[in-house]
Amino acid sequence: MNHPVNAPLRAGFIGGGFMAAVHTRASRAARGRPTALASSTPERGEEAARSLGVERAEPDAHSLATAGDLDVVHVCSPNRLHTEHASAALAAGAHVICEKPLATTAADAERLVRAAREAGRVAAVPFVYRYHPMARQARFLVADGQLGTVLTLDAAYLQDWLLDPGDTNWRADPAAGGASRAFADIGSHLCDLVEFVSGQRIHRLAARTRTVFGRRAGTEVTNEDTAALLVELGNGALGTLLVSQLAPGRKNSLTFELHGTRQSVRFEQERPEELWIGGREGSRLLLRDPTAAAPDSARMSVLPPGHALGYQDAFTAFVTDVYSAVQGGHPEGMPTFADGLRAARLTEAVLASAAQDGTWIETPPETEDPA
Ligand code: SOE
Repeated sequence: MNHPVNAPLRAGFIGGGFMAAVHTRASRAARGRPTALASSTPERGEEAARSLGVERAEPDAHSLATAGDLDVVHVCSPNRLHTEHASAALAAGAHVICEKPLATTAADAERLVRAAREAGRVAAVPFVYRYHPMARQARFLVADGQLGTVLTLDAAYLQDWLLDPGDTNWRADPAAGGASRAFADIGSHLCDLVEFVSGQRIHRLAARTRTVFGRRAGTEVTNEDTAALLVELGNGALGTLLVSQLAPGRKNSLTFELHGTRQSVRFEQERPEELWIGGREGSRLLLRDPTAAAPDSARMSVLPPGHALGYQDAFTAFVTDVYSAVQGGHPEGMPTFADGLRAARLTEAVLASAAQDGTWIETPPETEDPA
């Protein structure tokens, strides 16, 4: 695709649900041009294109991926289809943003990493919590040594939208969502953020998982509702990670706390304008203020202090970085297919550990492209 310099990138979207709506808004805000959309049926595609203000609908994912006039394809289809849809878009020459989990097996995620490299295209995964300015600020505090050596971490990602056995969604169907649900869907975000902010890889983990409701709306469910992990980071730090989609009152509560030899830091996704800085002699809340922030945090702090930024803004910042990479930029900390592969490997380690009664599993730290 020959893209005229400075023309808005033409974006296509596979999927018509909640995430496709988030992606189209972010694309528009990142100066993209939402050009085409395909969903699970031609009728759903027409309806979603109309309601999301996308220029045209394509009858199915394949015709969208091969349309030929799209610079970037955003894959927001059910997890099991990611590999097929992302591969088709890369083969047609498009850059790709593929929802997490990038693939439902590490082997498929490896194939996608390889396909993206061979195609020479930008290939990104929306680990968007990296794009909260205060998450970047926390990362800076660690890298700058202000925490000292990280000793322990305490992190959780809790939701309640599947609390009732009558609640269901394609994610609860392993044929569409994959063998892991809660961990692949939200635990993957948590691990990505913990590794990104701490600058450390999870080297070993021990996990227990639980499927509380074996049936939802009359259908058998095998993937997990909850997961609890012990982790050991590369520097020996120990941590706990709790993941649940059955935590009453918790809507999208991603939190992490890192404890260093000098200070602690805590971030809460639902209060993204703040960081708690803990100290033995006193603790404080640090409020977002681009004038006093680390450059990489200030870069995505697009509004003045007190003008709250949130989830959609983080998403927009992510898509802005991807579009900049498509146009030759090298944005700092942009999550790629290699990070999606990392999450797929951690997910397999969680399932393997849980299947062996919570035994410790080594989780190789490399995220480089597989050979
Ligand atoms: C549902 O659990 C969901 O929409 C996830 O799929 C997203 O990745 C997360 O950001 C919010 O919750």
